[in-house]
Amino acid sequence: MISPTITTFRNLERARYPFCPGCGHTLVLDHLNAALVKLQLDARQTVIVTDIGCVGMSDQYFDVNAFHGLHGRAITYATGIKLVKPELNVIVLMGDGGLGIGGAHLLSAARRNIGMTVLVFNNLNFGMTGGEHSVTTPHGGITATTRGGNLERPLDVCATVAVNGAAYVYRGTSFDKDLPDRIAEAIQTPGFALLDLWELCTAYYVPNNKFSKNALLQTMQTLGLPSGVLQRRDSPELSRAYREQSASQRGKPVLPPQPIEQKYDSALAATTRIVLAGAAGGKVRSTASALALGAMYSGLWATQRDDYPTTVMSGYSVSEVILSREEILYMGISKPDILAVITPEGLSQVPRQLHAMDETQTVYVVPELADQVETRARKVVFNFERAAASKKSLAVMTTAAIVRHANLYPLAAFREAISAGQRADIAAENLKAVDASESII
Ligand SMILES: Cc1ncc(C[n+]2csc(CCOP(=O)(O)OP(=O)(O)O)c2C)c(N)n1
Ligand code: SF4
Ligand SMILES: [Mg+2]
Repeated sequence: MISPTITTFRNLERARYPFCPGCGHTLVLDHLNAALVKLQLDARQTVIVTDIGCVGMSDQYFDVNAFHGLHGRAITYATGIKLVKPELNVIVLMGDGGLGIGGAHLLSAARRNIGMTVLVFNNLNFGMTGGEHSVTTPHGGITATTRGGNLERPLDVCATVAVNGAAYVYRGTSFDKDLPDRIAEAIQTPGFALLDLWELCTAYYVPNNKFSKNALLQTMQTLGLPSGVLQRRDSPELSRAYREQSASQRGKPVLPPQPIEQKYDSALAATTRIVLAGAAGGKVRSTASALALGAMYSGLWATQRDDYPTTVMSGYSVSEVILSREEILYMGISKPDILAVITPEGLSQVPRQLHAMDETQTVYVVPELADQVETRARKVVFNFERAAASKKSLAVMTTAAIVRHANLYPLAAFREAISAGQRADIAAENLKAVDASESII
């Protein structure tokens, strides 16, 4: 079947762009749409990552995947997306404000040659917040924060990324007729591509400076900044180079993350919030991961949140796991349904949770700490008399006992999660602890 030709990626049924009349953002977005149409990109394989500011509102007008994050961090999100899925077309839309705020990210992305196309909507000021000066405001520019004229030297965005190894660098304006071709060229470049697109902020920079289309070009000339395609380099794109290196070193290709298959059934009725309170070095986090993975094998949603000091192998380690039939939208636990007190370090971290719990909830506790646990919750004390309880495996053993006692899901799923997620020798040791857990409650 021949796919129909896509005539627009802009969702024309949605509201018109929200920008002020004459704002350069409108022109650049129309050029971007033309470039996407020219390339006939697969919308499912294309992601627009927006920064903050007026430009940050742009992604919602395109029928492709979108990610909108914090100011100055768009390049970091784009980097993560590209590293996980190198096959995607990743396009970043950010202002000159965000570019300055996240300047180090720009350098890293160019230096690493991560495959993304960054469109800098460079209107020479912070538009959304009232026209303050940015890293690209020209010397002498009048803005809300430089009333007497900007004393700073503007950043040469193109030279900065070019010297750091960018694969494609272009400087132009929103008025360039061939911009769709240049944007398309950039998207097709395997490595890091950036277009520094100078444009008009008609609400602030234009009235503050009696600025115009001609003034854009004149300013570039006065500053000695060249325009056009300024660099093309053919060097390895990082996300693919990384996969190639891993494949050659491990002798097999790196596969993308695979979906977790349901193999078991859980009888769990209500969302269950579980806290494992133990000691660093006591396998608390890896046990919590196995608890969550086992739940996913059993058709449940699961979240995990860990808390531990920055020191290694000393102090507390507390993991929170939520299991549910429904999608979990909030990961915090203030009132656990199940709390396992495994070591004194763990106990020291959970007085508030113990205090919040009531008779409908359960605290599982090792015998030597049973008297120190103050709570209205039902107390179940582990009995290690008949089990060979190695201190190292306490978290695994007690969690396995809880999985069975609270009927969270089949213990076989927990065992499988241990085997799947842990090194073979460690998994073998932990599976022995699961066997030993039978007699402790
Ligand atoms: C870390 C951070 N600092 C400041 C702000 C406030 N803020 C929101 S929009 C904006 C200016 C955006 O300017 P720019 O990135 O150039 O985009 P434009 O509005 O010009 O399109 C600022 C400073 C913020 N949201 N986050
Ligand atoms: S404030 Fe400036 S950047 Fe924002 S929409 Fe208006 S003209 Fe565009
Ligand atoms: Mg701006």
